[in-house]
Amino acid sequence: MGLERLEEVRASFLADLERAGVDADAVERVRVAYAGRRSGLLQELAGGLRELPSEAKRDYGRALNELKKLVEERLDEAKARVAEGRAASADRRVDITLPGRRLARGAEHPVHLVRRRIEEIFLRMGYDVEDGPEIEDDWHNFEALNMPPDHPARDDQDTFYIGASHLLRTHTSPVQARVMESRQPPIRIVVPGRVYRRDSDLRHSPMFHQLEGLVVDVGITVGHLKATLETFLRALFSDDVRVRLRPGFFPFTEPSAEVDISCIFCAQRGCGVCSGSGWIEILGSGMVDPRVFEAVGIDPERYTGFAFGLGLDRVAMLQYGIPDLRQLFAGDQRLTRQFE
Ligand code: 2NM
Repeated sequence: MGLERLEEVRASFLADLERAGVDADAVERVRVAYAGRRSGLLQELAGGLRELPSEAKRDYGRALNELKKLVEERLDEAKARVAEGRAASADRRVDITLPGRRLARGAEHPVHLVRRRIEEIFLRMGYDVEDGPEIEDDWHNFEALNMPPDHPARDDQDTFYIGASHLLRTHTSPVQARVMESRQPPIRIVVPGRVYRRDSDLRHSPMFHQLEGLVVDVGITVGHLKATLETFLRALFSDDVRVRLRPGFFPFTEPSAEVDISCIFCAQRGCGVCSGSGWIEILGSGMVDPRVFEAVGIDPERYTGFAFGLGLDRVAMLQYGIPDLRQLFAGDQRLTRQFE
């Protein structure tokens, strides 16, 4: 018993309290061990006072009082920290009565919305939806479609080649060629998909989306073509849209026709979208050239057919009033969020 003992207790008290941190139970155990009324260490130290010679009593008593004061103060501080810790964690606790946070849901791309709408229309008319490879061989993309090696549409400027005999398909027609190779009529299909051309400016993107259709059977005529496209375009745009066929040219169809709809923005009074003409060019079409049938193994004496194609990007721009093609592929959420 002496001043050294007081110093030891002081050091171990501070260490124990430090270790207890903001754990309420641990702080309480430290309090009981040191300042407990019946068996706390301080109580025991006070008992030692009696055994000391009277000269030493004064110094020891004073030191003991200082230690008591320190223990009390530090315990009070520790209790305050415990209470604060409780308050802080109460703030962090989950309040299950709050409304949930909205998850970002993403939106379907306008081109896909258009694709699905068009697929629906043709599915109702009994067509199948088909797809095929984006990397094609020269034969399916060109040769089978009546585009011999010297045809201008095969020009290097338009086609992304992959080696000598493969390329990124420039249209979805090679899928129709593949379907005709593998299956005999009746054939009623639509083929949506990405296509690629070496072209990039305000109105052209090196990748864009097409949807093509093909019907092959006994006795198919231009009448079927016109009625089908009218039915389709009225379902897509509006019941009162007018449809007009103009002579056109495609290597794989003969005869061929460009198809216009009456302007859906100005009721044919003339506006910027239709360049004052009252008509909007919307698709290309024609009767499948017998040479295409020969190339894919369908008897041109027995079967006839019609085909058509349109740009899904262009339809999306018209339907949603998107002025610049490049906005469709920029991924800017200020555009895409509008389709949530
Ligand atoms: C068009 C316009 C006209 C077409 C032709 C064929 C096939 F494979 F049957 F010969 N598929 N697609 C076609 C015809 C496509 O797109 C403007």
